[in-house]
Amino acid sequence: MTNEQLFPLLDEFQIEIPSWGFADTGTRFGKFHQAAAAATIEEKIEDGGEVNRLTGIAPTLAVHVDWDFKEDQDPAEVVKLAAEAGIKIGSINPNLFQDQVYKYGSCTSPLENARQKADEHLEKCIAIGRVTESEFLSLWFADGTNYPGQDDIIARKRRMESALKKWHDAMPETMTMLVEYKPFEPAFYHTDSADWGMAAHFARKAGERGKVLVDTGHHLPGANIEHIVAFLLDENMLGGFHFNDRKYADDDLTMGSIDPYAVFRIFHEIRNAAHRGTDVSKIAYMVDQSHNLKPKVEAMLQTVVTAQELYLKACLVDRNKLADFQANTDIVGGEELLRAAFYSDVKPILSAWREAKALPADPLSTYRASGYEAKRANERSARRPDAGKGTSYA
Ligand code: AFD
Ligand code: MN
Ligand code: MN
Repeated sequence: MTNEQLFPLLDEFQIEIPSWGFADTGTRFGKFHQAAAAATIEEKIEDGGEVNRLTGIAPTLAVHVDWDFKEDQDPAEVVKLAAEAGIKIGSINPNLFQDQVYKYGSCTSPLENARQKADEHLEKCIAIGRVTESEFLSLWFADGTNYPGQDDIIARKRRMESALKKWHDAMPETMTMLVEYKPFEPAFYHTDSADWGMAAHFARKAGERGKVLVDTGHHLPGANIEHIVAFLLDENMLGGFHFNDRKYADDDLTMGSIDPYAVFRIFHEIRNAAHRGTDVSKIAYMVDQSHNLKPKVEAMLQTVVTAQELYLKACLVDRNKLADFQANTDIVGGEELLRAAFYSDVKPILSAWREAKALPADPLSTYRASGYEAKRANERSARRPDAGKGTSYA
């Protein structure tokens, strides 16, 4: 394929980065602080703006309401700050898992006050989403139980159905509800939205604008994620992704750092759907990662560039030839088309595309030579004397 054919496909590709990816994060065994880590929405916007300035394909920042909007925070002010940094506020992520009241669940809890608290929080989130003009309300539930017999699984299913319907109908017409799923963690016996089938059910019952969010770290070992993606796409139920990589569980590692071929196959199924005439333009490509050890902005730049590379590689597959090989049951012929695309060196095409956009040919090395990290570390340590010091226990 020529650059003239590939450049428009590159122009279509954008990926949303998460505010929480720039903050100090850890595991239940502790958190290692970084001096340059962002601690306020202003600092997260600074870092998100830097990633977009260098890559040109990360124009929106996902926000986590409880972590990013302090009680007295004016969302309009946040919108303005984002615009000054050259980005926009993206998806709204409610927090239905950290308040003590959610001990037995949020909207699925047997306790009325927990369900009430969840309703109030969603009201606040949707109101913020109206001001930020966010296209997506992205719902992840930690809801579940730790022991057999702890609660009635079907009563919880019905509570989830009614809450999602209520929240769906409270959203502005321009907003889409993304229902995420995860087989376990933090719940250890059952999770109320545990797999793609349940999420699709909940999303459909919520209403027309209910779709499924596929978090690539939220599958049991061996799951064929690209099969799930192709199936949801064909059912018009794929809302978007939380990209990250994993070796064992929901590790939130840098996208493509463990299994880049798996990511390529996801993009390949999306390009297959597009070739079939399915509208893939509305899919929300988003990152959900926690860079516990890596410098935050470097890890996010690795992620954004990797996503763009693997998407472009998937665009290289000759789908007419592939159909011929498949029609003739030529297994190796079909497989070799995918392997050839995956092993293609797309850096020259990407450098040419970036040059045409007046972007650095290699965003990561440009960043690493820029001194940005040290500058932010000094600024943020001056603001917070304990920035980057020691570890804290979750
Ligand atoms: C955690 C959850 C889930 C959620 C994210 C942001 O596992 O992926 O989307 O936090 O709330 O990673
Ligand atoms: Mn997620
Ligand atoms: Mn997760």
